[in-house]
Amino acid sequence: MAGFFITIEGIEGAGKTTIAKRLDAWLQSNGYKTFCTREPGGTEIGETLRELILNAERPLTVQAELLLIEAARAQIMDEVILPRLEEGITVILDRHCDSTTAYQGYGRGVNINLISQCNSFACQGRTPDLTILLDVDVKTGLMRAMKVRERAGFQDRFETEDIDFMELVRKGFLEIARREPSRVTVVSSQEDIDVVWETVIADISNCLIPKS
Ligand code: T5A
Repeated sequence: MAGFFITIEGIEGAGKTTIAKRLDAWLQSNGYKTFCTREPGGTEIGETLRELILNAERPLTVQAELLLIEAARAQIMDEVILPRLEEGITVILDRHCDSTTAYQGYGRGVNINLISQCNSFACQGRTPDLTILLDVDVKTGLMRAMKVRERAGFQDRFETEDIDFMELVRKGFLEIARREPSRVTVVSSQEDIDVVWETVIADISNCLIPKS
């Protein structure tokens, strides 16, 4: 039986990484074989491309940014994700194609149909079975992300964008959810992380996830 493919999406500071890790641990403790990873990245080539994509000091054209993201995606899909799904493993992915539609499409203004074709090409046609969209207002999300970056001592390319850009990205995510309600579950991430987690678990439990 093919594995279940879960993606976690949202703007900066929405809590994606925190929820992805909790979900991974929760599924494992409930008997699922899982694999949790992130985009861009997740392979040796992907992590090298991530450096280029996120490095705010080296300017990238909009076209180059999109193609580097899709190159990293093509690599992780072929090398890591598709084989694990074929083995029946549940894959949890921190950001995926909806991030490209939201950031490069709604945020940067690249044609959404072109992005959709690039996504499909990079993923060899495989789409997520379930997407959890963690939705938070832009100011709250950026404030959370900023605290983490202050500790890390640097900002990535997207964190140097202004609030208007991030508002477009958030609207983009919500538009994707509106168009694909059977795949995308929207969870408010405005509350404390434990409350968010309880909501995610309630939603996940309503989905039929085949045990691997
Ligand atoms: N990108 C990526 C594109 O433009 N296009 C694409 O196709 C793809 C795949 C990746 C960047 O690349 C761009 C988008 C991104 O800018 P990243 O570091 O992988 O960058 O992703 P970020 O969203 O920048 O990661 P963040 O760490 O900022 O956000 P998360 O993962 O949503 O948040 P998390 O879980 O790390 O939490 C951040 C902090 O907030 C707290 C956490 O404890 C943590 O301190 N927090 C909460 N506090 C209170 N209440 C809650 N509900 C909280 N949720 C989290």
